[in-house]
Amino acid sequence: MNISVLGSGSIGLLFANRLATANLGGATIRLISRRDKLPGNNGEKKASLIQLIDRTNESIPQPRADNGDVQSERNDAVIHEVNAGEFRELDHKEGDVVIVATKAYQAVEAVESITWDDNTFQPTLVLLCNGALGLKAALLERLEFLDASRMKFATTTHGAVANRQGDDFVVEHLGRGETWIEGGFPGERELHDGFASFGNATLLSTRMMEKLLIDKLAASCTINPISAIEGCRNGAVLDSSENRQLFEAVLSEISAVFGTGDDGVDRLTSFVTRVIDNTKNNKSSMLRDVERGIKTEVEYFSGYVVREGLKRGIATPANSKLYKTIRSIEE
Ligand code: KPL
Repeated sequence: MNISVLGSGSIGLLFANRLATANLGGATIRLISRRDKLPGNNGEKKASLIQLIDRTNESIPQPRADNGDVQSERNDAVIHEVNAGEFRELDHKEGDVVIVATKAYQAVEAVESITWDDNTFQPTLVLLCNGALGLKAALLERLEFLDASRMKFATTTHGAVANRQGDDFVVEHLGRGETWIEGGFPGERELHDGFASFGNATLLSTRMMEKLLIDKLAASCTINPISAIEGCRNGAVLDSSENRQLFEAVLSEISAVFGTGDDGVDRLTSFVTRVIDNTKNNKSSMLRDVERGIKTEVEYFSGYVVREGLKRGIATPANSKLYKTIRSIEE
């Protein structure tokens, strides 16, 4: 079995290192990255080290002695060699998996840049990006050769940061979290076991996964844009009455667009207020993107809700207002 991780951001590196360490019955783990992010000049299939620094205060899973590609261990670091390259041509077999861990807005191009060995067979694409619901819609719309039944969702609460040290990737695992995977594909058991080797992991039905992703979308369409506009930490997004009104309106629009049922708004409200409370001292990813002057994921959050609303004839003025404000900040 081949497991390829597409994207060398913090979550991609964390998952590639942890899965390689888990030694899943001989599964090959590869990291697929953009050429400009790879060490050296000749990006093709160059081996690269992913050094993991465990800051979760839990014991690090011990690599097995027969796992030849473990390079060394130091106090709090497990250094693992993972094949990293552009891998333009993937020789996939039944049961293979590509975990998509790029930013949502990079994923269409990243998936497109891989040439599958023949057009009749595809590995399962496991969409582990923020904004995965919108990403699936975009992939299906823009890459006609993809098969919807070969796309599954995953979401995680692991925390990590990454940087480069010379030719190596360094990822710090800051918080051990949980990973949820939509089941129903060959290789789901191996992937689940791999994820379970470094945190909790749960296989979900398609219905339960969609419910979870709608809850997460509700958090991404409120906490992210409001905190980015206000320049505040997550705990302060509901401080003003204007923002409380906006918050309620965004959630009721999401509930209407995605048909979350009679208790939908209450469910979304209690989920998002819990996230605000649990992350009150954090800066949201969108605020951090705005502060760094880079593109945000608003197209896959508020933008996705607006587009789905249009398709279904449901007005989404609150999401549209936040979408337009963030777009104008980006320009
Ligand atoms: O995950 C998040 C992010 O920073 O993107 C939060 C704000 C906690 C929820 O959307």
